[in-house]
Amino acid sequence: MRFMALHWRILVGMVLGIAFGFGMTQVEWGPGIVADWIQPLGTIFVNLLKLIAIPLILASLIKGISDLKDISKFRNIGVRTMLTYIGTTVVAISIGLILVNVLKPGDGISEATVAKLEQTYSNAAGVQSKLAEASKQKDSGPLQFLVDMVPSNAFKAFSDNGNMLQVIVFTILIALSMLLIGEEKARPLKDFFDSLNDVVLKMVDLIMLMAPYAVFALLANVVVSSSDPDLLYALLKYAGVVVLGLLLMIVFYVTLVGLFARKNPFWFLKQMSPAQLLAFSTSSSAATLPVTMERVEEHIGVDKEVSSFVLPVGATINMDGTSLYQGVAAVFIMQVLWPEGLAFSNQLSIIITALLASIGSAAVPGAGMVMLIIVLEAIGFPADLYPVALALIFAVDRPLDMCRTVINVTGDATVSMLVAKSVGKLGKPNVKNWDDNYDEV
Ligand code: DAS
Repeated sequence: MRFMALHWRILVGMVLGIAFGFGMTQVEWGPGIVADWIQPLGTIFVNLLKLIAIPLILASLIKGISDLKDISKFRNIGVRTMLTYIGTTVVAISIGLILVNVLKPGDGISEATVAKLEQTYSNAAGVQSKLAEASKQKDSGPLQFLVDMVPSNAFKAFSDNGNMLQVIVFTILIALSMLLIGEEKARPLKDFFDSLNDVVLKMVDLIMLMAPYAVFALLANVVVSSSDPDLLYALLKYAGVVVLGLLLMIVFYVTLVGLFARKNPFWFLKQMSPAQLLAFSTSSSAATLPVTMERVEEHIGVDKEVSSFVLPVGATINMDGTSLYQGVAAVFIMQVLWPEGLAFSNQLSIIITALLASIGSAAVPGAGMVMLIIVLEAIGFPADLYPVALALIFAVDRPLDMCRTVINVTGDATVSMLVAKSVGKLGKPNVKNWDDNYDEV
């Protein structure tokens, strides 16, 4: 047995990473050292997790769906999943809108602060790249996200990491066809994917061994690259409203888990904590997906027939944390830059546009901020103010992205438990102890 369970080592890595990052900000050469010699370790780790996300989706979706034996069960799981996802996202946006309208974080921002934020960030590379990405998105039609889901070239979909939805659509097509040709004929392909699934899950164990060192690197880099303190302080109320909303979402989830999945809410949060730590460190639902799947299947007891569909789909289209953040950010921006836009009708339309925007957000760092432009555009926010609007929230976007990704992942796990319970596929965990047996890799 190692001196400390892996997930405690991850927590230690996070704390030391934050402390080290603050230490490095105190010396002039510090940020450079972190960027050149520390951050690459974090990037390698995230790349490794993303590397196995696609093969894992392929293998587990095919195994999960082909285990169903008939298509009606798949339709049953699919409908329940989509309805539950839409429901939790609407709740998330509504909580965000209520909080931001009651607490009015935008009222405390002075003209001088807006001017300084605009001067500091409106030409920042991060803001410009998000504006460029958003303009590509907003020129497309309302059903573009449906069109984008269907790959025209399977190999391109598998090679381009951002097309997780295309991989899911193609894989579902393969799995349903395997069901239709019958168990006998599909057996060779099914055996292949069953063993691929086991291999990829073992790869997760191997990759996770570097997690404590990687999260140290990731968090040290977040600290050294965060913005100047007085601007952060000015945005503290806005960030506080987002975090309060995200915490209320955790209360919402554990209530659902207790009431409908009939499981102990604190037990649920403990089992999910390793995936939540990774979501926080990587700010990427896609990178965290392999660990989310392992925790939900091995430690919570959701059958693969459910988790293999619900979790990959959730990682790409169910982003409750992101949608809540988009609701709060849109109204905060209006409170500061466009008070006349605060009409109730606009706030109602934010619910629909933030729902669609969170579906369209990719499961990668900073995606939620790109889609925020879609929300602002949909409510008629003056286009010439987009750079200032993003500059207004850019300073605290990375820490908030880390927090909202934790909620995105927790929401997916919650829905997988509810759907599994509703179809009688929520069983006992395979692995009893909280920490995986990484020592046995
Ligand atoms: N970082 C995104 C994710 O991976 C969420 C976001 O950008 O809002 O879930």
